[in-house]
Order: sequence, then structure tokens, then C-alpha cells
Amino acid sequence: MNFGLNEEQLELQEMVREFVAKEITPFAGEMDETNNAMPGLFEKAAEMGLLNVVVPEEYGGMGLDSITVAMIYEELGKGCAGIATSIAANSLATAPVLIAGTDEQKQMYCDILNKGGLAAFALTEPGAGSDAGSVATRAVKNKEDGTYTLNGTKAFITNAGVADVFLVFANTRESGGIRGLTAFIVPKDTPGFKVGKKENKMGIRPSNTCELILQDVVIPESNRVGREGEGFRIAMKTLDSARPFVGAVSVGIAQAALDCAVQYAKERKQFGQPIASFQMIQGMIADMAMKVEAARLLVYKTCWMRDQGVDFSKEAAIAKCYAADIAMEVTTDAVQVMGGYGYSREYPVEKMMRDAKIMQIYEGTNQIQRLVIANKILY
Ligand code: COS
Repeated sequence: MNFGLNEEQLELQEMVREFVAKEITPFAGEMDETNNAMPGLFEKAAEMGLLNVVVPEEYGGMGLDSITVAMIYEELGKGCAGIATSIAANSLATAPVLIAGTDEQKQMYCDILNKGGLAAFALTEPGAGSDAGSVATRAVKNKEDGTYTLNGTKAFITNAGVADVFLVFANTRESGGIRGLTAFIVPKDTPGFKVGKKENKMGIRPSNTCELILQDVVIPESNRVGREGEGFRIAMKTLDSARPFVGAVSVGIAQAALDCAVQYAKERKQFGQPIASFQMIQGMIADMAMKVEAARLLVYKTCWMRDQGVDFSKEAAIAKCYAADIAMEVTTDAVQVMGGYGYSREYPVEKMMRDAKIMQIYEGTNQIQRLVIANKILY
């Protein structure tokens, strides 16, 4: 067993740290205020090769192992969880194609990411969140030419307003249900495919989150990923593979909040001494550090399992759930350590606390993660 990163990983970590320190952290507050990423940021991230980290080398990507990807997302999460979310959404939206796509689909989809494009994973709908099987978007097969016509509305889609390509789930059965769920590649300029209202979110504000409206969107059969009715399995496997990365971003948020709290506790004087010398503060710092360390180990172990090709569904849920929960706890405690200053927008920890909240909600709520874990253990 080896808990260390190798030389290549350490080098990459340093490069990403420099990128985050130069291009993300200094602008995190401004991006939070404006609800937008800095202009040109994703282009710079693409130049660094951060948008196609999961694209296999044979399709022109970075082809990184999961631990290295988690390490990168943790660093991005330290700088801004919103930007980390946008970038990690590329991995989420690429997984279905890598899991079930044909060679041609993989090449076509990966080429978009290799050129610096962003992708979006469109599963959630106004009426289909935790109950992913109840997707109401319909895909009707046209008998004459084999194309599909898609109609419906998607909600809370990360990157919707900025993505070049979308992975859309629709139901091919009139009766609905998981047996009809089917995945489709939808390029952004497809007629009838529109970006709807942009969400005004509590946190991860620089990540673009919008509604999607599909009105008689015609998709060739060659853009169907997997078989008709295979979409639910593809979606579940995709979420399994993406959840450790949500864990990694959560670890990044928690580590950054801990670092802020530590620095503040050493500088802030009350009763004539730094508050770091008070045992109640020390206890909080120690608890925060234990949680961050444990979450990171869970994330990395799950990534290791993923790369071994063994079933990691339970571990993915554990890592995501635990890391998200502790990100919420640690950021809340960081605000507490920093008192009134922690609560002020002049300091970064209140943003981290707002950012952490979504980690417990998206890519499967932590209640759903607990269901998955319990089911895996009990049945
Ligand atoms: N990998 C592969 N297949 C899976 C799977 C997985 N991780 N999980 C479930 N399946 C398969 C099952 O094997 C089953 O197939 P069969 O019917 O052929 O046996 C099928 O999918 C249905 O499984 P199950 O009965 O467990 O599904 P449920 O409807 O009970 O739903 C939950 C399961 C709740 C776990 C699922 O709906 C879920 O993960 N919801 C959260 C969705 C989510 O994360 N949304 C976030 C939005 S995307 S960012």
C-alpha cells in the first residue's frame, strides 16, 4: 500500500496550485459577486489540459488515473468550488460516452473537449431529481429515417449556458419509467434546443447553472448512446464514477477553510494572546483537521478502487457523502473560529460555507447516498 503521490503527480499538483493561485483564488470573491466565471478562464484551463483529464489518451486526452484527477479537483476546489464544478462537469458529462458510446461517438465527443470545449450532463428535470427514473423528457423515434424527436425541460444543468455539447437523458417509452430512459448526444446549436433561465444560486456562483428547453429537437440515431432503455444504468454508472470527484472538490473546500481558520487563529489576539492558544479553538482545529484527512483518504481509496476495475459503487457514495458532510461542518466551524470576520464577505470562509452546501445536494443528495450505502450493505 502506498499513500504517497508519485513524482509526476506532485509536479502536476504544483502546476495546478500555481494556476489556482494566479487565475482563480484572486478572483473568487469577484466571480461570486458577479455570478460568472472570469472571461477567458476556461480557455486558460483548457491550455493547461484541465478540461479533458478523463479523456483517454487514445482519444487525444490526458488519460489521467482517478487519483490524479481527484488531486486536481481538490486543488481547484480550494480556489473556487464553482470553477471546480464547471470543470468537473466535463468529466461527469463525458462518462456516459466512455461507458456506452461507440468508437466514433467517443472520438467526436472527446474532440470537443480536447479543443477546450465544455460539456453538460442533462439528467435532472423540474420533476425528476432524486427520482432520476421519472424523467419526463420524451424521445420519439421517427419510423421513416430512424431519427429521434426530443421534447422536454431540464433543470439545474451545470454549464448549460456555456457548454458546446450535452449528454441528454430522455424517455423512449410513452409509459415512462427507468426501462425507457435513453442517453443522447446533443450539440449546442441543434435547432429547437434552447438554454432557459439562469439560476441565482446560494453558492458555486461562477458555475453556470440553467434550465434547458427541448422543443422538437431532432437527433440522428448515431447520437444515441447505448441502447434504448439503457439510460438508467448508464446514468447510475456515471454518477458512481463522478461521486468521488465531488468528494475531492469537497475536500478542497474543507482544506481551504481549515487553512483560513488556522491562519486567523494564529494572528487574532483576544485576552492578550492569539486565539490559537485557547484550547476550545485548538479542539475545533483538531476536529476539522481529522475530518479533512479522513475524507481525503476515502476519496483516494475510492479512486484507487475505480482504477482497479472493481465495484466501487458503495465506496463512491461513502466518499461523496462523508466529504460533503464534513465540508459543511468544517466551513461552518471556520466561520465560527473567525467570528464576525468569518461572517463577513471581506473574508473567504462564508463563501466556502455557501459553496459547501451544494456538495450535500448535487450528484445525488446525501440522503440518496445513504440509501445506496445501506442497500449495498443490507442486500
Ligand atoms: N450501476 C449500474 N446499474 C445500477 C446502479 C449502478 N450503480 N444502480 C442501480 N442500477 C440498476 C439496477 O441494477 C437495476 O437494474 P435492473 O432493474 O435491471 O435490476 C436498476 O438500475 C434500478 O435500480 P434500483 O431499483 O436500485 O433503482 P431505484 O429506482 O430504486 O433508484 C436510486 C435508485 C435512488 C439510487 C437512483 O434513482 C439515484 O441514484 N438517484 C439519485 C439521482 C441523482 O444522483 N441525481 C443527481 C442529478 S445528476 S447531477
